[in-house]
Amino acid sequence: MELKTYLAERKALIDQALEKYLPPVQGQGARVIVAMRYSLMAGGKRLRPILCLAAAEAVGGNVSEALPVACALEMIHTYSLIHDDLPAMDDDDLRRGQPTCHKKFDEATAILAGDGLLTEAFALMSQVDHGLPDCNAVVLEVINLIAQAAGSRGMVGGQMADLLAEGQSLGLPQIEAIHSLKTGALLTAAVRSGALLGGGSPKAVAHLTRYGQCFGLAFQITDDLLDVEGQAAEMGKSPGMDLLRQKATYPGILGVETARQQARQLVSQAVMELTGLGLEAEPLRELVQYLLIRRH
Ligand code: GRG
Repeated sequence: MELKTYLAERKALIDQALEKYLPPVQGQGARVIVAMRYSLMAGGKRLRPILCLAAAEAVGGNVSEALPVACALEMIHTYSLIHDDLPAMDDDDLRRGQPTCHKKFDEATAILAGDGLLTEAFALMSQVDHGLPDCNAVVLEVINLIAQAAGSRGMVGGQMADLLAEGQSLGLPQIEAIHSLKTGALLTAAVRSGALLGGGSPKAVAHLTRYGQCFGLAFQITDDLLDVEGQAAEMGKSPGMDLLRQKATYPGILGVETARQQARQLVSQAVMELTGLGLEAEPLRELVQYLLIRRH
């Protein structure tokens, strides 16, 4: 399998579906829809939807049946980036290689664009009909787990803890706790929801959930490493910001080499979780290994 081609094909599929699921630019809310569309279609790796589709595939499920939920995950992720970039939070000028939403429009529009994307995501998931016999129960479970992962017991809670921790010296367990909520929860939910929508057995869903948790932490460590070592042009945002904001990071606490070693261990653990799955899980195997060499 050529990962680059796989990623490009999946990104194209997801982009096309996102175009379809976004509301048309019309009516009283036209400006906020333009802003939602601007941030959602500004690029991005589409990692969460790709993970969701790959997990559905890994358990023998149908990719097209998981597509609406995959797109909803990208909407939630994009909302979180728009709000994270606001002056009240990280105050960033650049995201996905373009001016952040509040720079392109204005703060109020950016807040509303985030709110609009979050709400649209749940509207989209509630319309899902993927044809499984107990379809409604599975879809409700998926909506619930994504709501938990995105909300105050997940990403929103992790963001709060991260903001409160700025300028403080944290230990490794505290950093891990923050990141498993802030970034890990939604990534894990992406994998778990795909596994459920694909009709995976409870055992497969449990293994894939642990894969998601390892993926989430490895993703955060490599994100921290990129902030130390990355190039702005490749990343689409400015590196060195963690240091500037006195954020506690893995390389900051462990040193670059130990942080890299930790990421490698998590990647091995994630691959181990896929042992019981066949060739259909190959994209998930390659995706997690790609974290160690990614440049954006
Ligand atoms: C504002 C509720 C709220 C939450 C914000 C995810 C998040 C929580 C903030 C993003 C801050 C940040 C840079 C975190 C590091 C890891 C991360 C989520 C990076 C961005 O995700 P990618 O690399 O981005 O998947 P693309 O643009 O490729 O989608």
